[in-house]
Amino acid sequence: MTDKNNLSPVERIKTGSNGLRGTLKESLLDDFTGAIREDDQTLIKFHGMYQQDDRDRREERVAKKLEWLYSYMIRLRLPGGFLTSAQWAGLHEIAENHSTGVIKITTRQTIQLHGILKSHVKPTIQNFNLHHLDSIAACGDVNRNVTCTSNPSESPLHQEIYELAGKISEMCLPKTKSYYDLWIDDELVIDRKTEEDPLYQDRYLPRKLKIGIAIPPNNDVDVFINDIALIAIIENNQIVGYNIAAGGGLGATHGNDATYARLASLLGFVDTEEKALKAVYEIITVQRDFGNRSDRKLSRLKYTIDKLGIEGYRTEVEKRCGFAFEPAREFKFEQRKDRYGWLQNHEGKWFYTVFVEHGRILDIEGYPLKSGLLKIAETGKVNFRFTCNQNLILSDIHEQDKGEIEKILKEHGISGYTDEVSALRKNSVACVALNTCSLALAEGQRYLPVLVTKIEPVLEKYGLQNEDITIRMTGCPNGCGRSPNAEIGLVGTAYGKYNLHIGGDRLGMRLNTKFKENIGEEEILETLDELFGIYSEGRYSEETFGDFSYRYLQTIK
Ligand code: SRM
Ligand code: SF4
Repeated sequence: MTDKNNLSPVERIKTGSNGLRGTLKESLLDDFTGAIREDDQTLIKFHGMYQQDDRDRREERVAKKLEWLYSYMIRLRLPGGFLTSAQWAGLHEIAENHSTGVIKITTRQTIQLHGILKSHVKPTIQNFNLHHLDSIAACGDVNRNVTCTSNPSESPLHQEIYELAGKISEMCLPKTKSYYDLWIDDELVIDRKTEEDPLYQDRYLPRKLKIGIAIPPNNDVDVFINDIALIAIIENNQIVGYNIAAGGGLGATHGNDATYARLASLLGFVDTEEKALKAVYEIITVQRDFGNRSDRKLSRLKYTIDKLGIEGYRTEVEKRCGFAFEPAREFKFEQRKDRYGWLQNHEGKWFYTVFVEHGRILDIEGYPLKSGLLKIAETGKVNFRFTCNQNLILSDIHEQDKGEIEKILKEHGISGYTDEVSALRKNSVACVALNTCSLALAEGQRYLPVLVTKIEPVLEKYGLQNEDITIRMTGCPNGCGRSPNAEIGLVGTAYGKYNLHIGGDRLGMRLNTKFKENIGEEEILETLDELFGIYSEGRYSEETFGDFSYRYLQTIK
């Protein structure tokens, strides 16, 4: 537990925030700046928002003696990543009226809108509320969006884990009602009794916390990167319980060896949903009580586990739960990618997975994706689901409606595009990075598409164009696009420069290793050319690029 005299400044902001209210009301009313007060910039995260600025326009603004062009990013809380048609149509309109218009699917199965000016923040949240959507706890030192295997057609048991994602999300919501009195009602009602928060108390968690649920054999949620990972164990077509793991997290800081990416360690198995919920709750209370509150770089649950030791952490959780974990059960992941195109589930309903490059939904010349999706939403005959690979599933379509949806997909070039893009592109993920992310050292989603176009012919040269190689790029080592567990990971170091990592496995069970440091495009392409050449010559039958690179790294040590 952290010494009270050595707390990070964020701890003071949280405890003194009056249930996360701070001076947000005053900050919003201040017309002289597009920004909000410094402490409020911390608090607004707990309401699902970040203050950002357009980094492309910093120089121009400074030259004009103007303050940076501040705006807000809002992230929705969507456990399991689901919207109805009506909600999608509402989101489309909100994006048009209040943000840049781009609807961004994130790597945690939810949606972000960017570029919302201060005066539009409240109307945006109020409009979300009209569509029964909220952004509570989508960011901040609390549990974030709970992810679960995305595609219901993967398993008849999907609904059960989707509902569990919702229950965990509810269980972990902060009890303060400040979201409603700040953004919706305008009336400050502080009711200490109903706002008492046994889970978060008034100090919240030392840092963000993430939870994911997977149904093997699918690991599209990349379950082991979460602080808490639940793996459904299926016997005789029933979920008989969950393996629970803890301590995943991918963020690190260049030059700070005390920070590192880590995959979650298995704590054990529990045989009921009730026990799974209790275990999740108590894993969180142990992190709340033992996590580092002085150095935010070392405050994620993974560091607490490594400090207490996995046995020590498990013993404390078991003591608080009043039951012990059973030994973890066998499970096997077989894929992490999304299955594009049409799939049918056990009830005969249809699901179409759309490839959305880095989750960016907009209309561009010749590809009116956003308009096509609005037209589909207007039929009222589909639901919208989001994947942790930043893609979209048009879901729950009845047999008799499939033709109508297929026609719209075709007319707008959506199915054509999903069919034709390369395997590498379909397995690529990039984080937002520039121009909105304040932590970006290099480009992410704006550059990976260009780089992939240049890598495609190199793969073709070796006949590897149909290989499902995962490539992920992040503009810094925080790992938002999960570059640390890709087969090819590119981690931004400076503008136009990346560390190249290889050797991660295809299923998300092994982290990759830094192979080249701080290299630009030319060297990335040369290095990959060389590696693909050795791979095509020396691979074992069916060996993935990640497994081959891992083996190759051992030979050159
Ligand atoms: Fe992330 C911070 C975007 C998934 C690890 N992340 C940020 C911020 C908010 C930058 C900031 O703090 O000012 C980025 C906002 C960019 C923007 O302009 O929108 C940002 N993270 C994203 C998203 C939108 C990337 C994307 O393109 O999809 C993802 C939103 C997820 C969501 O819906 O909740 C996103 N971030 C992740 C993931 C992947 C995951 O969870 O599956 C990770 C790695 C896993 C993990 O948490 O360790 C991740 N984000 C971070 C970190 C490193 C945390 C750490 O432990 O060191 C930061 C920096 C921080 O927290 O200080 C960060
Ligand atoms: Fe920003 Fe870094 Fe996350 Fe990319 S990985 S969105 S650059 S914090």
